[in-house]
Amino acid sequence: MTTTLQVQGMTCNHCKMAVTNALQELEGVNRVEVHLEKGTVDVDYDETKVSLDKLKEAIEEQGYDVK
Ligand SMILES: [Cu+2]
Repeated sequence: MTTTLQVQGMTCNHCKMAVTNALQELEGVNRVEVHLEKGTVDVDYDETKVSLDKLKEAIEEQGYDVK
């Protein structure tokens, strides 16, 4: 399924890469797209392999807040 997360604190390409890489390391994540201007992250994932909480946790571990 695809979900859109509201992520606070992403300001530059480094943030974009940090969030993208953290999510893509998780098993079950198929596609990640960060929209810096909007402060959102689209994630296409397999919910039988990874939970929404895990996605949020991975982003928070990088130092960003997820709403
Ligand atoms: Cu940055």
